[in-house]
Amino acid sequence: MYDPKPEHKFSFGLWTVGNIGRDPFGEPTRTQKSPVEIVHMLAEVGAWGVNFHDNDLVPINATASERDQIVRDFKQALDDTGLVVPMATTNLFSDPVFRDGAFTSNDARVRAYALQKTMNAIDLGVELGATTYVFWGGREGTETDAGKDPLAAGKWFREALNFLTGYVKDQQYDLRFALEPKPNEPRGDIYLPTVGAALAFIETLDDSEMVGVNPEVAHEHMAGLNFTHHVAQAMDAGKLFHIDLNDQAFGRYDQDFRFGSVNLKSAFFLVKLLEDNGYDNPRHFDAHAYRSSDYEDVKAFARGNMRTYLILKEKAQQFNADAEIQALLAEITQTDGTVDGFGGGFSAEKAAALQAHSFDRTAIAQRGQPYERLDQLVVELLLGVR
Ligand code: DIG
Ligand code: MN
Ligand code: MN
Repeated sequence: MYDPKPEHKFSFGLWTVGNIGRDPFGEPTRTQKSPVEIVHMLAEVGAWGVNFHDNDLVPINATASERDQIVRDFKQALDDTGLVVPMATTNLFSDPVFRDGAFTSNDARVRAYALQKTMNAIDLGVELGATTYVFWGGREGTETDAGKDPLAAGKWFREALNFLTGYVKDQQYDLRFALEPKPNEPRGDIYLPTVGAALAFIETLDDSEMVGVNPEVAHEHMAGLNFTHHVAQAMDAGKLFHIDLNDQAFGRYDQDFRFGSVNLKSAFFLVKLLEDNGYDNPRHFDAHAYRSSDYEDVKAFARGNMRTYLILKEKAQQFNADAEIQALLAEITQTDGTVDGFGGGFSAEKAAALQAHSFDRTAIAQRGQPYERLDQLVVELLLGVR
């Protein structure tokens, strides 16, 4: 009933189920799995796609022949399992060279090296079939604004993305970029911290039509924001190219918990928004299992992400078919027709008529909305008693 199928487009990064449990206060608790082993693990749990940072697959110090062997083995694992590579990205945050940022480093050599590394990683991602390329600027930020002009940083970020969309066009790749916002961690403050900031920035780019967003639940929650509203704005702008699903307690470090494991009701409204509007890009679970888990529990973690999504998808269908809920929605949105003539855009006639229209403000203010009744029905739907 809730078994994942390819049409659900559920994907995981190598770094998610391959997370070995290291955290800022403790060493790894799980052995390192190879990319090939991770592909087979994802196939076992029923995933459709696998994503990677360049160095998740090809270590930064690998020789050309080592790279070729790794890519051959990975392609074989994809052929053996049927998994696809929908998305790829660059690790521009682990190596010490990026200590002060990559595209926004004060050192022009680092900015140039980041472009070179990203072009090579784009080549690798396209070679393996990726059509979406994510940019998470984990190191693009500051701990003090004393040493970096935010205007200069924004210009450098824009120059880098303009150069890279130029590269993609020159190579004639079928590839779209998706910017992934995050407010902080690992930098004290990260540039382009939310979906809204990223959407505004995209409009300043040379090839803005090639660039969208990859919102992540945890990252907007870290900023104390309503993730579903931000996803809706991205959808409205035609920019929801990809999405990172997970969960996160508000006001905490980036927890990357299993989807739906903390805020079940907001996860429901997100799934309802995606499914009601025919979202058809990858559903990527950028999450990892608890440090206390062994690999059997990691597989349960991976299955849990997909099962919860499918259960909430069914709940959204039940919401849409629930007569009592739909009756309340009809009541909430009904109008008396007295102002219908003012809709549909400006005209001088409408403006004059509207200015002449008399409103009984006190009478209109008497109207309450049954949101308590409606929300209780949603809670009972999610609790399984409807
Ligand atoms: C962190 O949320 C980031 C990195 O894991 C990766 O660059 C991106 C891809 O989903 N998410
Ligand atoms: Mn995260
Ligand atoms: Mn992410």
